[in-house]
Amino acid sequence: MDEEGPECGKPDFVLLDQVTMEDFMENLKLRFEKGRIYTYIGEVLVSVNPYQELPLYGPEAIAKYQGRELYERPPHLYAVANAAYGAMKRRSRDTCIVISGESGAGKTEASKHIMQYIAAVTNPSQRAEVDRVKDVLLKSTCVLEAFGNARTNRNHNSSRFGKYMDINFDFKGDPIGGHIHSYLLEKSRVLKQHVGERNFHAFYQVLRGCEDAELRNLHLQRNPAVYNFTRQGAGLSALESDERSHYLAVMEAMRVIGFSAEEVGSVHRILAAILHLGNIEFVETEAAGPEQGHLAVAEELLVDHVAELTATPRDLVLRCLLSRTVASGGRELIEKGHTAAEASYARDACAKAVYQRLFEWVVNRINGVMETRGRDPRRDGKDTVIGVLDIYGFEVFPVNSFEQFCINYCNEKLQQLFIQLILKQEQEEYEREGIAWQSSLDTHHRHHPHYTSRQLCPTDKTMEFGRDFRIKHYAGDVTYSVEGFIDKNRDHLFQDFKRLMYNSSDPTLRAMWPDGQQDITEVTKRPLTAGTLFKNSMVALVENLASKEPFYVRCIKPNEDKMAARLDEDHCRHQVVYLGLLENVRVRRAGFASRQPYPRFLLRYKMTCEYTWPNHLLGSDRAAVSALLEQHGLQGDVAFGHTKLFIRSPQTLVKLEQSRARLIPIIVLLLQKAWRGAL
Ligand code: AD9
Ligand code: MG
Repeated sequence: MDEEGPECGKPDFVLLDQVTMEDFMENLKLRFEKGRIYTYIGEVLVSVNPYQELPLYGPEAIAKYQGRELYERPPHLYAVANAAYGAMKRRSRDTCIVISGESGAGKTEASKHIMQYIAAVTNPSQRAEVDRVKDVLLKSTCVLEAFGNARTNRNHNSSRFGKYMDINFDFKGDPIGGHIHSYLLEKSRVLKQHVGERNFHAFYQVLRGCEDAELRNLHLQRNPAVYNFTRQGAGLSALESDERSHYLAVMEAMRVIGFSAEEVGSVHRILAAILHLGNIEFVETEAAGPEQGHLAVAEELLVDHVAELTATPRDLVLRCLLSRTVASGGRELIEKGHTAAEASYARDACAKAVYQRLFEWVVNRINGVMETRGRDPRRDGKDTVIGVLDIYGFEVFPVNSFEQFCINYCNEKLQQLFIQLILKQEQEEYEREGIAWQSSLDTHHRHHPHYTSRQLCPTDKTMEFGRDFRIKHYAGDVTYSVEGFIDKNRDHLFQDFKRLMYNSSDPTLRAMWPDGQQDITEVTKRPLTAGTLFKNSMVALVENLASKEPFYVRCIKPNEDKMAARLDEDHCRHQVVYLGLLENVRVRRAGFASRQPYPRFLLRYKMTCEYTWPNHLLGSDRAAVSALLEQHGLQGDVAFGHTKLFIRSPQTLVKLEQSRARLIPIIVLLLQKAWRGAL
């Protein structure tokens, strides 16, 4: 990647003449037009999705960033990955990279570039076990995307789950293991997709990608329009050839990771069973049999398929679809027939749950393969960790339900953490270095009401009485509809289905349902709701992130149409506001725009002062830095910490940079002369 000239705008928003929205947007736009999609705010990276392939990545670019300081090269994801890696390696600090931004802003792509960087710069001695771990890390993305991503109106490859991945490093700085946490898969998508959207990629990949013979064994037809669960986005499927090549890539990735052929076969059968399940309909009948009351399945062949594919007895599948077992008073069990509505609800709950368990199993299976092996902590020392968080962005749809509520809650927590960490980090650093500082961060929203509803605000016609409520999020107001909320929160699945799956003779499917072995009388206790489970997982996530040294990537989506080279100012401005980027710049500038350890500062600028070039004799690096600044007349704009120099205004840095740039050609010339002389 080439170096940047002034025509590319400011590489760090901290260098803006004034911190106004206009200046910020102007710089963002100018850089975007020049293909500079990355800009810093101090150590935070702002990234704008280019929606086109730019020549910014690959081995050559990686080499330019490897082992460099953040500010030495134009802003880049590789620089952030390198900084996180450097902090982890040199200081044995656990670090994390938090990637945020709205749907389609480029979070997942960013996380892939980070992983590629880490894979490229590690394991120079090519140890086989480390190579294996790297392969799994890289290939896991492809598999997780197949099962956890889907085409939405906002993003053709939208992650429908949150992902936090820890990579463990040994004392040499090589990856020796990893662990993926997944958060709240949007499983309602299995049943229902908005117009123009699709189900999870995996379904289409199997339909389009499997060989004819396998498809016959799965009793499937190629056409996704045949199945209720895959036909809703009719006419919007990807190119068949693309689907097939994705399918092949996922198969290859699963093979490399270590999924056995039997396991892959089970995965396909489970996907097929879900599709068949989705086509089952119920009819009220006079004589459907004594146990099933008056309900029957419209097309019994589908029950045969589900039973065969899940390796469960057909009559049990039928019974689970038409009735449920309940414990009535004490331990007496009775079978209660479903109404048609109850049966449809139970069928859907089953389809969702089977998919969710499949997804979780895939994640756990990958985790099993990435577990750190064969380490001796006494000999090898403590592992250090880099965590990469790629989690769904803030979402607002025409109708917002339980999923959006959880997703936005998550973003709220992460934003809080961002503010807290920025403040905390700055304050701690100033304290550590013995520098006085006044916080300027405004959290002024505190006194606004955050919750409203039609009951509280009877004149507000944008909400329906008794159905809607509105939350004032940091990123904007969102109106939620409570329809389906309680069901989704309760997330109920009849025990009969769990037991059915647990009793499957397919070991892979069976392993996904360990709770199916519980006795029905043991499970009458109310389980934790989906909302509570999610909240707990968010608290744990935030605690985990707060314990690490954080690096931030703030992604911006340039336009709503997925268009290359088009930056819609209003759209971006909104994101700049809710990501709190201006505040970020202000906080960074309110204190000190830049801070550098004395030796690093000298290394870069020592040629600009006669007392420090080529080496100084001033007793300490701090004294040398002081002499250098005095010679430039810049001593009034800095503070001297115990180990670092704090520079208040960006202009000081600019002056030093200019002076260095003027001298470099002369020094190169002198060195060449000296070199020739020596020869
Ligand atoms: V969501 O919250 O999962 O719906 P993301 O993850 O933020 O969203 P994603 O990384 O999937 O967005 O990016 C969306 C699309 O933008 C990608 O499929 C690419 O087509 C495009 N993209 C994103 N980043 C880059 C990039 N650095 N270079 C080129 C990019 N294209
Ligand atoms: Mg994503």
